[in-house]
Amino acid sequence: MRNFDSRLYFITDSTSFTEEEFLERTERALQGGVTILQLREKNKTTREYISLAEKVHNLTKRYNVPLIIDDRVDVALAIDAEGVHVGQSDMPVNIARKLMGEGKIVGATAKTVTQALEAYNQGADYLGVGAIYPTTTKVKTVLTSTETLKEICKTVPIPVNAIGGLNKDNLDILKGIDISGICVVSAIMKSDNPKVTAEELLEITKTELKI
Ligand code: TZP
Ligand code: MG
Repeated sequence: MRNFDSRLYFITDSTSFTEEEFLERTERALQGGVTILQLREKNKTTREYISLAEKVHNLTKRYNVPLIIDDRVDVALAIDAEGVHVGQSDMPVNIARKLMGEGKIVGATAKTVTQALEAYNQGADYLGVGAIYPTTTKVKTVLTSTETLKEICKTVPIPVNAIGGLNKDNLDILKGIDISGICVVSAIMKSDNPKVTAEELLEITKTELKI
């Protein structure tokens, strides 16, 4: 399954929620129309990661939304997820591709044109580029300018998503840049109403960003 819609790419963060609350919020986001979903866990044991991934996969399948697993090719393969996402310190894209196979989605993080080209040449299906704004979700990240984002979009022929501190009130900065979508964590995860927020964000990508 390498055909996917990355307009509203929701990355989860279960920190500070009970599993029940987390799954409930995740389902609300799916109801609101997120088009692709990444499970991102930094503090779970492998067994816990697999267990949660299975539960989230049961949800995403019901909504026909591809599930991407952050960092962990083994977890992605274990639960037959639709894909994996690797960052600059994770497994190189070409190795992730080899292990995942041609039928799965492999995404990568890129903060520079050089990194973008390398990921593309190694077989990445899409890129996450940022952080566009400072973020409270990921402490160890640097900012990527919209100039660099624009340059990356022009350089690689695969979908490019903007990420980092994005919410419904600050997407203007992305207007006119040839991105395929936005990635958000806290805008949806910490929203009072994840379903409505997802609906609003999707609407903005259509009406204002013309994606
Ligand atoms: N990579 C760059 S910024 C970021 C990641 C995973 C986190 C984005 O989270 P938020 O809450 O949407 O700023
Ligand atoms: Mg990573």
